[in-house]
Amino acid sequence: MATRDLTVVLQVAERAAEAAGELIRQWSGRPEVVDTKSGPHDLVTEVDRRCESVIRETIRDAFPDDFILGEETVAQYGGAEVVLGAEHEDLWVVDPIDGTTNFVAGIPFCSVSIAYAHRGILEVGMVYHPYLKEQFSAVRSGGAFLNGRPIRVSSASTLSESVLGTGFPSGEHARAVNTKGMVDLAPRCRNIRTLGSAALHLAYVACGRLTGFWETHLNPWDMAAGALLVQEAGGQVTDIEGRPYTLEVRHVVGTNGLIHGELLGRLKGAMAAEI
Ligand code: 2AM
Ligand code: CA
Repeated sequence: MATRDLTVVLQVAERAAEAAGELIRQWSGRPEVVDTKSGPHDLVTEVDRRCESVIRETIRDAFPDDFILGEETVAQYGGAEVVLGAEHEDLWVVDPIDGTTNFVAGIPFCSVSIAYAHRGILEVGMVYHPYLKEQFSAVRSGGAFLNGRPIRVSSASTLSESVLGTGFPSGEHARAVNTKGMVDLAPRCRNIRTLGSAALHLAYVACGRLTGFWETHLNPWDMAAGALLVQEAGGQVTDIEGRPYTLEVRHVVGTNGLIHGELLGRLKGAMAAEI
């Protein structure tokens, strides 16, 4: 149980997300790609780094002793596994731009994802779409909200009525494996969307726009905030084997709960042996 006031934590996350969102709107479609990370599909721009800096400063001003696990600075701490293994009491998990490929291309669909966990348990999640100014937020046991209004997962009860989200993760192997899931599911669901931001896909599951989402080989910052959103909106989040979501999960399945078993069964059959 967190001892601090989670309303204050949420306000800090909101301020940080809005500051990053301002930069994203300003630079959309005209950033310079300054680097690739794990491979040629994995872009990073100066704006990703500036967004992470402004988020870090905002968090540090309010909570100077907290640890911040951010996508653009994680390498200097030895990687996500090392940071999670250190069991920080108060941990923020930050993706300054989730959907950098869209951002670079000028496609207005990406998000800022900020989560706060106390002793490894997610307590606050915020996913912000800076172009539509849609702010998805959740506090553990407090429900999930879109711009302050309560949201809930969809009521579809079968795969055939479901619109599913997934992605093309970075890396040849990851892409090949995840695509097997798409090939299996495409004829069995209403349709599949790959919108380019894992965090927003999970937020869309939380508000019922998508029925479910899966993707393999993700990193904690792609999922942490969105996972709490789905849980607090009445949905279910597990790994691909059906184990409950934790910050260590890489292969995630998040749904309205009603289709969870059916989707897991298909994905396990199509992909699990090859992950
Ligand atoms: P990003 O824009 O923050 O990199 C698209 O399938 C999703 O995969 C996006 O959420 C994207 O986030 C994420 N992604 C891109 N490269 C990745 C990598 N090397 N490892 C894990 N996730 C990645
Ligand atoms: Ca990112």
